[in-house]
Amino acid sequence: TVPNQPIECVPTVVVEDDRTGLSVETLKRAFQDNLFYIQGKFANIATQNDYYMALAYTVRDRLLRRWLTTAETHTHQGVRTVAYLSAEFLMGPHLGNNLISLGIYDEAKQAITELGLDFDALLQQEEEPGLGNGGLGRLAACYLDSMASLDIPSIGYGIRYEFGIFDQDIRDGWQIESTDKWLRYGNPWEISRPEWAVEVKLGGHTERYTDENGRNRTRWIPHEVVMGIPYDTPILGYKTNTATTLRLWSAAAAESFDFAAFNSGDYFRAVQQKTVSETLTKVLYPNDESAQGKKLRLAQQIFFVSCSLQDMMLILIRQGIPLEQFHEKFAVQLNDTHPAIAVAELMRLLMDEHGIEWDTAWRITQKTLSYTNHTLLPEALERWGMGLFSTLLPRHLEIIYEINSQFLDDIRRKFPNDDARLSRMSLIDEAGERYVRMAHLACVGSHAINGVAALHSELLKQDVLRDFYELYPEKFSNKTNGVTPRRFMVLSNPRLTNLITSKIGDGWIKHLDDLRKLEAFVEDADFRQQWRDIKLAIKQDLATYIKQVNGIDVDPTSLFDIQAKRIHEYKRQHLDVLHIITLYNRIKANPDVHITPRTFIFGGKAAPGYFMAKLIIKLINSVGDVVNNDPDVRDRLKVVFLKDYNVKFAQRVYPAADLSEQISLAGKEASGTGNMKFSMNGSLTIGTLDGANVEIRDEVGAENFFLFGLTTPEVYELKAKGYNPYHYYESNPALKAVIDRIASGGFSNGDTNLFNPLVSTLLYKDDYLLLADYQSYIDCQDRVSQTYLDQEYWTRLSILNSARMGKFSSDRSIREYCEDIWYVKPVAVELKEYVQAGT
Ligand code: C3B
Repeated sequence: TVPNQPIECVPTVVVEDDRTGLSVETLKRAFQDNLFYIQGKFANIATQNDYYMALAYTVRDRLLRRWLTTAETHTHQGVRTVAYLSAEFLMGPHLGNNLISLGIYDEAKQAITELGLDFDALLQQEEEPGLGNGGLGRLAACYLDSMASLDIPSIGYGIRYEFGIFDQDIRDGWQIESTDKWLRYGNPWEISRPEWAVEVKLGGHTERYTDENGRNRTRWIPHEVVMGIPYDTPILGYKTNTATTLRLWSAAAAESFDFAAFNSGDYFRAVQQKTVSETLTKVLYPNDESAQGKKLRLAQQIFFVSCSLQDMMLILIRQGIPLEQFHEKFAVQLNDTHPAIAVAELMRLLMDEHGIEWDTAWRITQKTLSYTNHTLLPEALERWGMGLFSTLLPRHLEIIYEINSQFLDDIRRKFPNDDARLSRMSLIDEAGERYVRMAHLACVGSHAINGVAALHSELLKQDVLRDFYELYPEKFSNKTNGVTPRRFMVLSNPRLTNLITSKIGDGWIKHLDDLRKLEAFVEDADFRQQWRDIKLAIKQDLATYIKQVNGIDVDPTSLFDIQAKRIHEYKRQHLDVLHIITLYNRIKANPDVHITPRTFIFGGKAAPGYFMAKLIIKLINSVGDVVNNDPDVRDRLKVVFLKDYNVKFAQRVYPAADLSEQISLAGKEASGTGNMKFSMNGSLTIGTLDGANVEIRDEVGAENFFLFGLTTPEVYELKAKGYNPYHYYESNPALKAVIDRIASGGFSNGDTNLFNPLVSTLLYKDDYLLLADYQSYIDCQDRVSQTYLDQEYWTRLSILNSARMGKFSSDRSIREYCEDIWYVKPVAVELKEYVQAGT
């Protein structure tokens, strides 16, 4: 029998013990203990993974008291909590980051080394949870780090995909995808909480009924019910006691067996229901910035949103807090429209499940929710076909119709006799086949709407969400993205971190604006030399890696020119390739021409169904094959495509760059965050006035940024007057020679078909204006090459770039969200009777 009064079962040991101690000796003991008692192995048969697991559990033990105390403190104080809803969290490996946050990286390294093991190899052993596609998912991860580090009560809610973003291999220059079996060897960081499972309904129909108080209510009779099981991962803040929770939902069958089918002897059908439910969270959709309208995707969205909102309600109910106070206790951020169904689901839960009246429910909903838009690309704006939507979510559709009817009345009052406006703004697209517009739903149901860089937020107001801005100007604001310096400087670049800290102390890790103090050392020749030596050593390491993986020799003193991000036509990796071919043509025309030696490095995945993006990968590899092996080039140019770009790998790449390519067409990249990670690590940027590049340039100074290309208004103007790419091809001989070399099979063994789709798109369509920006890009690259020759000068620019990146810490972004949108304040977490971080 379970006692009603729980016994005190929190360990009360006050001396440093093997589960909490942070000294080298204790860590060694704990590691050996875990190897034996958790992995169940003697050292002589343990695998690298066993060692990794033993170390991971050693570290996790040290998070637990902070984690549980954080939850207890927040509950006790009845705080307002941020719930960050995101279909993607691209966390990257946890081990190294947790060691940094705990302040025991060096101690752990010493302990493992003294045990005769290779510490770096253990860090590399971790399979990263690749539960995201790119920037959007990684931003969510940086924000969790900052919320924890700033002591903001918060929880991240998402989906525990069994298979994350696919693994990328390159065969004959083409991308080959394989499943990411990240859970294969177990995940030491998560704790499942089956006792807090919730149910999610799908399909079926609705009915009206009168409740015991004589009120008209609606009941939803679903076709199917799926269970959501939460899996919790602690996210410890940097040198603080706050550990936030990442709560990811995994789908399971509500009943493992359908007993009716079982009893009739149909064992197979009985088990089948279970497999259907479990496919819901099987796999992450690998599309970056394109919406496909697939049923399973909508099911994933309602699944994690419903689980999360129900979970928040249960947290309040357990504490006896009435749901009328929901918006006082939770600020729910919608990370893009993927969780936008929350507008209808919160209404439904409040009304149908908890008997709250429409008007009250609507007020709660709007005060609770806020929406971040991450893209201007039309193909990324989510809309759901009416057939699919009504079949899967019949009750939500009714609620959306009612919201829409009130919303359209509102517009009629403010803008009488404007039917065009009504049909533009309606939550339902009625132009042809009918669709539910998720961005519109998010705008109407939220009290705040933001873009992710100053330019992007302006363009939202002028263009994509213009009508909504005219209706609710007060809802709109900008929150420029940021990235965490803990993962992307301290963990990724220990050498630079140590140098910086030796000059200005370590305050910058929490207050990134402090990097400005580095400016004082720009004129110090010794410092510049150290800065350069470090960059060279990091490049040497990457060169070794490239040799191992790609078998290509690269010169670490050459200019490392890197473009690493998802492959997309708007990001214009192929513009980078046009530059490579331009240099190659110059060499072929005159082998003795002066060329600043460069290593062109690419990394990034293409959506498996995006043919043009995959062809761009093939082009990069094909150009590499020719350039890398042509004796005329004399190793002055090298082209490397690094396969399977992910967070783990990104951490290796950012510190090694001299030049960061941020060359999207102006007006297309909402913000970018890789641009920030490169620059913090002392890379210079070549870029357009797009996304956050604009603000980066403002911060580092125009003279320290390589700018080229059309501006957004110029792009609009050119398109308006009728853009003709062929004209640029005809009138620019260098450009013509580049395109002709591709078209004539110069990189495809004479095959003129292979790259034809790319060539003809450029010549006759060129939506992303590569040809219009070509000459400006080449001229700018020539300035880069010239500048690199003066290493002293280059180093000054490099230092100034790092020194002036303080604004782009995700801590700054999170503070702005807290002040302007969430109204959430930091809460200190005190560890009673226990050792503090870093002591
Ligand atoms: C990305 C955008 O493409 C980036 O410009 C932006 O920096 C990040 O989001 C974070 O805000 N994005 C993405 O990765 N996936 C989408 N579906 C939409 C935007």
